[in-house]
Amino acid sequence: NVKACIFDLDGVIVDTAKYHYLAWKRLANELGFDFTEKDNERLKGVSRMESLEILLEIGQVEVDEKTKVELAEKKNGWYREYITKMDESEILPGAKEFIETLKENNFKVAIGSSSKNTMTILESINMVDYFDAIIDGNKITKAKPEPEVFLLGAEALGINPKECVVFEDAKAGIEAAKRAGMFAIGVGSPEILKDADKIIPSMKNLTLDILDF
Ligand code: B16
Ligand code: MG
Repeated sequence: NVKACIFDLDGVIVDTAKYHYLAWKRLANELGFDFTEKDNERLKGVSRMESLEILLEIGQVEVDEKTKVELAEKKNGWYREYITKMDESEILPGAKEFIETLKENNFKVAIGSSSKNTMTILESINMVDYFDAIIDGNKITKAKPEPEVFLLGAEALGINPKECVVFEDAKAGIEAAKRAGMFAIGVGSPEILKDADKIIPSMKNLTLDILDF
């Protein structure tokens, strides 16, 4: 029996995945190599510093720890330029409507995101008040694919992980949800999200039937 839904933020509620990509690509180009959308899949759901490690590995660039911190900050600065300009029009189609349906039917709703920019984004799109719990990159010690973010979400909601459904656009996020003992719904492409229990192309036109497992 499903009692709660935990939503990933980037790529599920809002299309910030494209801004992460643009900012990482800009950094890669500045470091002298190219970075494709396919490469970018590996960064989705992964923490900022781990994302940087993957990026540097792709470009075969080696830098010291201090430079790593500076590069990550640079990327985050560019990324924040995009997200602070966002508004409600960038909520992905259907996401808000489905969350409203859940609330009307007494389901608990949480955010489970690796992003330290979660609150900035939720404020930009005016959705802070929609969630019973918000677990973000500032509250976790281990990012996806570790299950911590979703387990903390279930705990904050007071719901058993077995009664939670996670909505995720990233491979690392689906793995995290499964390791948390939850149902996982992949939002996006079946090739990338094949380990999910169900896959939907987008958040459009969802009804409560999606929670039948
Ligand atoms: P930040 P999610 C994740 O958010 C993104 O998918 C991932 O690409 C990003 O590196 C990570 O947040 C950290 O974000 O740099 O803003 O702290 O998909 O878990 O909502
Ligand atoms: Mg995501």
